[in-house]
Amino acid sequence: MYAGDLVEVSQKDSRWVIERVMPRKNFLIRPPVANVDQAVVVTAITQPPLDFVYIDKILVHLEASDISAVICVNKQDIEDPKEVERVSDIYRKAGYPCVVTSAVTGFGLHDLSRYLESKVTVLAGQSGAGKSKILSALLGVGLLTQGLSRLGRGRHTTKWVSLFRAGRQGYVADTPGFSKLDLIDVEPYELSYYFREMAPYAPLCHFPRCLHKSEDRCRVKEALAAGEISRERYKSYLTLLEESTERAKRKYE
Ligand SMILES: Nc1nc2c(ncn2[C@@H]2O[C@H](COP(=O)(O)OP(=O)(O)OP(=O)(O)O)[C@@H](O)[C@H]2O)c(=O)[nH]1
Ligand SMILES: [Mg+2]
Ligand SMILES: [Zn+2]
Repeated sequence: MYAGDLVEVSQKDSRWVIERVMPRKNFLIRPPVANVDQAVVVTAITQPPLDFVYIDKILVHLEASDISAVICVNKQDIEDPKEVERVSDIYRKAGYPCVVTSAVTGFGLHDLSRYLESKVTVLAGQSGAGKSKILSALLGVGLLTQGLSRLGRGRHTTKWVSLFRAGRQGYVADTPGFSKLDLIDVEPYELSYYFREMAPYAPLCHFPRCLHKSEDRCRVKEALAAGEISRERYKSYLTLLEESTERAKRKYE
């Protein structure tokens, strides 16, 4: 059973017994939560260092599971405002709503809370990005948080998934930041369909199975050159493409 499962229960003596787990709308394996409507992907800029590939891999998983995503650039109180703006722009341009927050000063938390109303939301993102701190600030309760290590990394403070009530109708799950996430099983030529801003161009390429690397008459590369697709997202795409290609090779060996 996952956090977020809907169950049928009965009462036997003084105990509640789970009789049935209702069919799931969806479930995420990492973090393990069922019936998710959306994910808020939390990131800092330097503390811990932002990792585009990490974020973009989560976004690929969410696209594949049909779960919407909101990007939350946290630690606004200590990070360089120019960088905060640059990162927000990259994700807004890719088609994701983006909120800038500080869990310490409360900056932007009201904006964030508007996304949580009437939905089941998971907080995802690197260890130390501030997921538990944000949720604590939103709910006014003290969830366990911890400072970063001397290397500026998170300490994997949250160990399991918990759901909390948010607003009148919403639920939010705090989750542990995972250090490694395997890419979903996706064929290399399908990967670009999980990059929201590449998906409209991919079917227009000259070659039906274009990988958007060095092929001629590639509409994705044209969009990149025209600035419609950001360099950072395209770089993530190439990294994940390699992972997907390696995996496909192993599969057919
Ligand atoms: N200055 C500043 N510090 C923050 C902010 N948000 C979180 N922190 C600090 O960053 C550290 C890590 O925060 P957590 O909330 O534990 O991070 P997490 O994402 O839950 O990490 P895991 O549970 O390990 O996945 C703590 O020392 C927090 O106090 C923020 O907006 N500004
Ligand atoms: Mg935590
Ligand atoms: Zn192409």
